[in-house]
Amino acid sequence: MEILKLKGKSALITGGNSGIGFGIAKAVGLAGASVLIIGRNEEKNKRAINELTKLNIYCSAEKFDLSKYRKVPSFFEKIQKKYGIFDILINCAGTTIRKRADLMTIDEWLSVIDTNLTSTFVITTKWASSLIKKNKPGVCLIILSLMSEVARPTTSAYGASKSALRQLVKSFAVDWAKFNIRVNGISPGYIKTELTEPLYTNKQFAEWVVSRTPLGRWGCPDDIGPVAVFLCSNDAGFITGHTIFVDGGFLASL
Ligand code: GCO
Repeated sequence: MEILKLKGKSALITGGNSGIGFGIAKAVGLAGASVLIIGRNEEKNKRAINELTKLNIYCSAEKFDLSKYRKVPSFFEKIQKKYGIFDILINCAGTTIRKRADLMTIDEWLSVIDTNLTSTFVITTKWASSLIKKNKPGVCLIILSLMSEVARPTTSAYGASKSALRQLVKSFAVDWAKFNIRVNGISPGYIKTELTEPLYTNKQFAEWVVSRTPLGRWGCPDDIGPVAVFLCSNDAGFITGHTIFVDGGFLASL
């Protein structure tokens, strides 16, 4: 087994400036890959690049708002021209609006679906099409959620997007296996990030997560990074179309 499992590889990470995306950027970078982060907040991009640079990770960031899926193709072409073809694509950008289903407006529904599902479809197909044209292999990860499998109140649009993405992992994997492009999913359990801040700062909810999770704690972004490195590396060379739940046993228990 190699120590620097991703040495010489280039990785594009959407939503890589914070939360799980940043944890993955760090892990993938420490495993030897160069990292390009895509994030819509310039300040957060800068902060992430500072942190990664301190760890001697070769990295840069580009500002882009992934809710604008129609603008993804031209943006992607621009960055590919600038940075070259990416060996690894990690789709981490995601959002949620927590509301009971009947209280969601159509625009709220669409904003979650556009960012989480449609943008991921557009950027991943653009990326794969470049690899296929150049006859290059590649690895893609899509970050899912417990909500790709189960639901809790107020998660309709988010859950619909994540379960659709889980199916997309399989569709992409079988479409592109013959081109040596692997596609897998990671479904995190409850992880402390900006997205879950309203949840873990709620004492009752935070305690419910701990009691409901067999390993008895909230997860952190560093729980996810090493799994991403494994799935992107040649150690996982025969794994495609699969989703790993990194959830402390949540889904296994009633
Ligand atoms: C919620 C959301 C997410 C979860 C996560 C669990 O419970 O409101 O679904 O914020 O934290 O996706 O895997």
